[in-house]
Amino acid sequence: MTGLPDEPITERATAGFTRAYGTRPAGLWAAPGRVNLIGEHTDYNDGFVLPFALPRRTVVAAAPDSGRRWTVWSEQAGEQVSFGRAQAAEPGRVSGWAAYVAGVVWALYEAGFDVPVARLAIASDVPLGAGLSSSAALEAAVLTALLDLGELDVPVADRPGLAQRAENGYAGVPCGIMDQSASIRCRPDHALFLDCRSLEVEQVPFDLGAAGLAVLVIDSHAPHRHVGGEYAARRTACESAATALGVPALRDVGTDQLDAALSRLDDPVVRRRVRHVVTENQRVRQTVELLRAGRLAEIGPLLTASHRSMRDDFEITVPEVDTAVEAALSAGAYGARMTGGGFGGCVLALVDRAAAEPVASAVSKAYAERGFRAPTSFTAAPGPGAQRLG
Ligand code: GAF
Repeated sequence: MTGLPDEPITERATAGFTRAYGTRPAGLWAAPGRVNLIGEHTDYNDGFVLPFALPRRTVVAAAPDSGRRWTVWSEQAGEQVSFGRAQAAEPGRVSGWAAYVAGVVWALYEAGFDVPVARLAIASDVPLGAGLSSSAALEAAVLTALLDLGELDVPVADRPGLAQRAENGYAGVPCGIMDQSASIRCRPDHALFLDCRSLEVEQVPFDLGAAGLAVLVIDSHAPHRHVGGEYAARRTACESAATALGVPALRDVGTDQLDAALSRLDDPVVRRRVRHVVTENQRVRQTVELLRAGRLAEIGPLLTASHRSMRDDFEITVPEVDTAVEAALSAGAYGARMTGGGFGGCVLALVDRAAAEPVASAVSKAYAERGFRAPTSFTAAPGPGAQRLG
């Protein structure tokens, strides 16, 4: 299993800022990546999700700038980018990783805010491209920093929408509201039960340590295959199905109405997509009920059922993640599932704390037998959402 890097990211962000700009930052802000415990591809169907914040995060060291250009240095990208108001005003003018930063500036302007010009330095230990929401962590950290620097009063409940807008409207990624909500609204030792229609949240106790459990996060390292196009295709299929069924969103189809709804859809592929979303919403609610009752280990079968639904009905898994799930279950995990948008990324397994290492080894062994690139694993307990650190 991998550990955290030796030098804290707070120090790396501060040192990066000082090196890039020759002065100390005015403050430090952090926002985490996330693991979604359950509720996949339900957010853009106005449904339910249950993510928690990773103890891995993106840190922004920042200070106001009296000039007219935002300047951003990124440790991970190993480069510095600057852009002015005109580039921030036109989606697409800033590309690559910096689009998520310019996108936040754009979303704030679009919402009518006077955005402070700033210098920023970014360091992160959220793995990139692993389905752990590194982009939401970047958006949330930059948003939190700019709101504080500009003394802009935006309620926490309204912040995920601004970060999502940056991603949808500027970076051009048609994601739902889950990842930004998780990065901004999660709390330590809790999972965030989010109603993606009303945006109401419930902080559901998920104290793994007290229960003697661990969530093992296994990065499948599967090469992402057509992720963007496949995500958009799933979204379109769900929205068309809702239209065909005469409901605002698939959230409005209850499990008791599922058979009747399926009988009204001709396309077997669309029927499977609908079945995933409707049953997944139900699994989220059942998971929340078990967690409210403190029956943490009992959510295992729901996690595994969620995986099988993603594999067979939503068809977003790949052999690497299926192998990781089956190997984790054979090695004694209570439940396991792919987490995130799919087509690679990470698998989470709910295990007894003492079983984390053996389960990780069992997954590595199964990968070696199939000739897959070795996975990496770490345990994760729910950490805090976006915040000012100093
Ligand atoms: C990605 C998206 F960004 C989320 O909005 C969500 O749809 C998720 O895939 C699937 O549940 O992380």
